[in-house]
Amino acid sequence: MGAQQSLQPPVEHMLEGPRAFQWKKEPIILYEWNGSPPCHKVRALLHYKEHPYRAVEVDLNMTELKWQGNQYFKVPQAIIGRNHVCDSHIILKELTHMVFERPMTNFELDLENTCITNGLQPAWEKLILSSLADTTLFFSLMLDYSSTFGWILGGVAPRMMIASMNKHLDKAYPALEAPIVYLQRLRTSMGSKNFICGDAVGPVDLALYGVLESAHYLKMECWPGPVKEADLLDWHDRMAAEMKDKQPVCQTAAEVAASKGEKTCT
Ligand SMILES: N[C@@H](CCC(=O)N[C@@H](CS)C(=O)NCC(=O)O)C(=O)O
Repeated sequence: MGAQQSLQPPVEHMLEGPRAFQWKKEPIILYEWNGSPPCHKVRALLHYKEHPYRAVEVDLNMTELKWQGNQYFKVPQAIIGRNHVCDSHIILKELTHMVFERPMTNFELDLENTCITNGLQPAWEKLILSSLADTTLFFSLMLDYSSTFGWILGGVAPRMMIASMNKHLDKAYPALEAPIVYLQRLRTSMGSKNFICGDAVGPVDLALYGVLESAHYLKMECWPGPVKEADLLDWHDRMAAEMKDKQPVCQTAAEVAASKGEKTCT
């Protein structure tokens, strides 16, 4: 599902940043969860192009998204200029225009939509949920482990969440296949090229790299598993080399507030 609407951006998230922080073209605010595969997907695109954006980490109750008129309570969501854009596929499409300065081709759009947003992304989440160790790591990114509350929740939440998230994913994606199916389709699209849609990194490469990022970074049990089986490890090494020296231009809402001596809800 995707939506794009014009709405009044939440003022506390639109605070002017420190002088050094220069927007390129339109301001971009990304509402996200650390660890969420679709959020990593959008971040990968922005980081690869070193495109400035502001990140607002949303709490588990989605408090930061409860502004007047917003009826969508999933992450990622973005404010791009004055447009409110929901769903990682639509955000990727909009941002490609801005950061690659070209539209996504119909082939890229279809591949990203069917193989990643509505394929690998939920299938990979199910794979993570099939391991208690991986689920605990997944939640550790989202919870504040520095607090006692975080430790308690970190121990209990994974067990409680596995069943409910699996139920939710089964209902939302009744015909979901195993990750290897989508990864093999992506590998086939790459053929003998270095990247998925050609010889240069494109938005589909960044989407795939982003979805896999938390499993790779946290060395989850599910890594490299199906990625290796689909013969995508060389591709992953090429992508890691491409991303290595990138300097993300990201500012959190808390940093903005600190620079102005103000407090935010993040
Ligand atoms: N198709 C959406 C899926 C977004 C999604 O399911 N996000 C999860 C986090 S990984 C979420 O917000 N879950 C909260 C909920 O469903 O209530 C996208 O690609 O943006």
